[in-house]
Amino acid sequence: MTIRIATLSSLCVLTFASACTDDEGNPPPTPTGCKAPGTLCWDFEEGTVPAGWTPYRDEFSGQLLVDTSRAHSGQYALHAKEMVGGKEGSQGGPKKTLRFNLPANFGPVLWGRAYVYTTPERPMSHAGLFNARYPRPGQTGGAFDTLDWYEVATYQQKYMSIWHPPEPPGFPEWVQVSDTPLVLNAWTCLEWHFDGANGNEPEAADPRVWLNGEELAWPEKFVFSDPPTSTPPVKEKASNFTVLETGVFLYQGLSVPTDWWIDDLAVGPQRIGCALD
Ligand SMILES: [Ca+2]
Repeated sequence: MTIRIATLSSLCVLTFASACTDDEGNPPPTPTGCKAPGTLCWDFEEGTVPAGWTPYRDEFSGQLLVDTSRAHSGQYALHAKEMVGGKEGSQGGPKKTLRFNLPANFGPVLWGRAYVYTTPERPMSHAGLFNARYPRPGQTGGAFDTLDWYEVATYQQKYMSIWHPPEPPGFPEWVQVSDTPLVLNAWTCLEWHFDGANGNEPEAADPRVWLNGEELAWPEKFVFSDPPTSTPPVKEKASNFTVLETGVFLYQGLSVPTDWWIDDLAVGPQRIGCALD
């Protein structure tokens, strides 16, 4: 009996720890869906870029459009089409994105959710999918290039999350790389938690990310900067997230033409979850 209890306990820790608890042992909050106050959801069923989103980055080849080539819900999704340009290992890659200004007083905690489909190959280069930005301490607004930011991306064919100081240059940045390969040729539900308040802690929290409800682990964490440094950035705390960016943004080259679709994108002050309601 003692052995059986020990076995079950170990199984929970090894198999389900990431799904049922965070680093402090707290369970993730119950999802609230799109109806919760302050939550914004986009299903792209307008058939065009939704109101409030405006084109931002446009580098190298490809297109970013709302079309019917593949959808998670309904008929339409945001499609980063035939992205290509530059070479792996060299800075500069295809970037096609949209920006959105959040309503005032969004708050310092941003949960997000998006369904993402990628084909045909996993990029080696840093491929950003979503980021959210906020003014530095003591500021209440300001231009895009003055804002601290959190990012969800893939890198070396695996999921990645980052905390950045303002871009340019966007570093020294705190990088977390998962041991989970980017899922190809299937819709996946990505969720993220950007906690810029982080209770009484002196700095904003590290980003957290879930794939189809399972929290990702980050066996590889490091500081990236050019020139290199080993000193981590101070993750400045947030008062209000102010700007979102989505689409696909490669920071190094991409030699294989690659398509991404993003659908059922949502952000809110509470966990939204993967259900469409
Ligand atoms: Ca849709």
